[in-house]
Amino acid sequence: MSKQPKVAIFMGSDSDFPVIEGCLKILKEFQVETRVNVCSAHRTPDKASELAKNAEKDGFDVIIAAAGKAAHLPGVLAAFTVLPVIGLPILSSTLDGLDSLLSIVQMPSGIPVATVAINGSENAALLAVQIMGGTYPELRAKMHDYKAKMAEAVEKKDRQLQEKLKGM
Ligand code: RP5
Repeated sequence: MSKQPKVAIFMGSDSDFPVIEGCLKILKEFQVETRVNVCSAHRTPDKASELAKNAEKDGFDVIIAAAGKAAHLPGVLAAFTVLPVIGLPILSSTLDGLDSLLSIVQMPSGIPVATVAINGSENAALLAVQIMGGTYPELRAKMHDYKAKMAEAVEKKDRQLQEKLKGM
């Protein structure tokens, strides 16, 4: 049986789950298999390192790691794997997510983490799909369709706007 695209989603706390739902929706749309775990760089560091070390042999293609505040999870996972890690900064209550963003994006050279916007869970999923498009042609094709549909929707909105402007 040929291998199926598979993404591991790790989050620092179960309180991050509402953001992760956006990710799951997109990955389901693209029929990508997922696994979701709570795992913290600070509260469960051994679990974080084990999950990252095993991710490749467990058949994952990409890791999405969501964390807020001193958001070290994506970087710690990236330290233990050669799989691409996408960091998803979670909006925090005290510093509007800037703490999360900077903690994730400012990786030292040699250990990259591809960082999306604060709470940018849909883009995290889409970036994972695009990365996997090099391995799975069906995902590449679906991504072309996704973009075409998005462009179509924007054009429809523009036509509606033009109609509205005519009546003003
Ligand atoms: C981070 O701290 C988590 O990723 C979460 O965004 C934040 C708060 O965690 P909880 O205190 O809600 O568990 O580790």
